[in-house]
Amino acid sequence: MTTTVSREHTVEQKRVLATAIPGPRSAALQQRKTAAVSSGVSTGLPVYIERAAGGILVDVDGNQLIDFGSGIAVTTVGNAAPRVVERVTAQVADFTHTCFMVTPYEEYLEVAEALNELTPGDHEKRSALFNSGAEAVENAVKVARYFTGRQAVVALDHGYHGRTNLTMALTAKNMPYKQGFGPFANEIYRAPMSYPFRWPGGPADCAKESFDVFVSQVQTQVGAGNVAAVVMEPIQGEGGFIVPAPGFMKQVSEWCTDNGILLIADEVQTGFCRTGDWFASEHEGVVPDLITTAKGMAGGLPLAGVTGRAEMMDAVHGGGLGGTYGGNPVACASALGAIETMKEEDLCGRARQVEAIFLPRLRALAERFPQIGDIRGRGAMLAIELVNGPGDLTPNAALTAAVNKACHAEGLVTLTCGTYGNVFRFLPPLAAGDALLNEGLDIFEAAFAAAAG
Ligand code: PLZ
Repeated sequence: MTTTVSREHTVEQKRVLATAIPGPRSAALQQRKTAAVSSGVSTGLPVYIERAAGGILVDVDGNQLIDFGSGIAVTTVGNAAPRVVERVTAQVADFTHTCFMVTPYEEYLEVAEALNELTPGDHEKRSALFNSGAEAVENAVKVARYFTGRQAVVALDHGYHGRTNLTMALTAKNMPYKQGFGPFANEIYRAPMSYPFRWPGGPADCAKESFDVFVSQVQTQVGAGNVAAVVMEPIQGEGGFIVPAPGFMKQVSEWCTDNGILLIADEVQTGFCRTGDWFASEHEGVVPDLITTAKGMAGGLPLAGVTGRAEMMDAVHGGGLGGTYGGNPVACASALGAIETMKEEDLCGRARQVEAIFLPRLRALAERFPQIGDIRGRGAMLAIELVNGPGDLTPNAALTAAVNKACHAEGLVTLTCGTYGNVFRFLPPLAAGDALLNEGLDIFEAAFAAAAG
């Protein structure tokens, strides 16, 4: 038993539909958005939020929406989680910023110590803090290049690592992330991903072949001796919640070690209890050389980290890593509140409970609807991949979008993903109770049946 379900929330954990979604006030704000905000920044569900707690978002029209997205895997501890609010409130009144590179403070050290302790492996580690997932990935690449004296970086098909210039180059999908934004950073190479559902010959062949195909491509097209790092998400996020074949990541990890290559595990989306462990690499039995974190770590405030082997992280010259805001004290206080919550409420255990609630229902739905080609993920990071039918694996992005839209109209905040836009993903906050999760699933199932039937 966890305590999450009984936590007192400042917003009643109940869905309320007061108006159409979006309601009139949100619609008016969306008009202001069009006039004031770059159209390059889009909004998936334009309801404007004024309050949130646990698994409920309250909009300006008085609607209470169930959150199945956690602001893209960020509010793992729930929105405005009590310990996060307490710590942030106290910190913001004490001081807001000094810049750790100028006059440091203890909160930064506490977050670095927590990262060193919680990430896989009992070797000596060091951490550095940044503002966003993309910035963490950039800095992990800097460390890997510095330490190895090599330049090439290998990323995988379907991988997602951010929107800055280097991380756009690492990200696989063109639209909407890269189109028109080149030229991209060089010395980035793409290798085949172990994608069981779409592997020619199916999952069993994928498990047998995908590592060999990966190595062969890197050897022939890059040369292992030129590679500084392989950057890999243990479960791919934006690319479609793709879980590699069992053993693939472990084989890549061992091959990296044998060839003097650093394995960077990008755990920006998978980290901090999301998949039922502190880090998804643990499930694969992998101890990455460097690990990037962000999102769930800080309960909603912008904070990111790179954690790695002491000899690698300490190789860089003094002043080589940093940034004005990296490890901001308020964001660090938030992270300390979030990490405390994860420990005290056993949110890794809660993620496994979430999986136990979702999977049987998703499997039952797949029995009824042949458009559900695959069910995958772990913990509270789950997805279904939609296709035309059993014999036809053509991605069904239209059905995915229709189900998403129907969920939104019913006050359920849902997200899609995938290279082909045909993956429907579930990322509920781990503070949401069973009743709320089941109500969300009721809405999703009805929406699916109406759109697919
Ligand atoms: N690495 C594995 O999932 C961010 C992107 C949303 P930032 N994923 C959500 C969008 O469309 O911009 C992500 C990730 C992984 C890196 C990142 C980048 O993290 O904090 O968005 O920079």
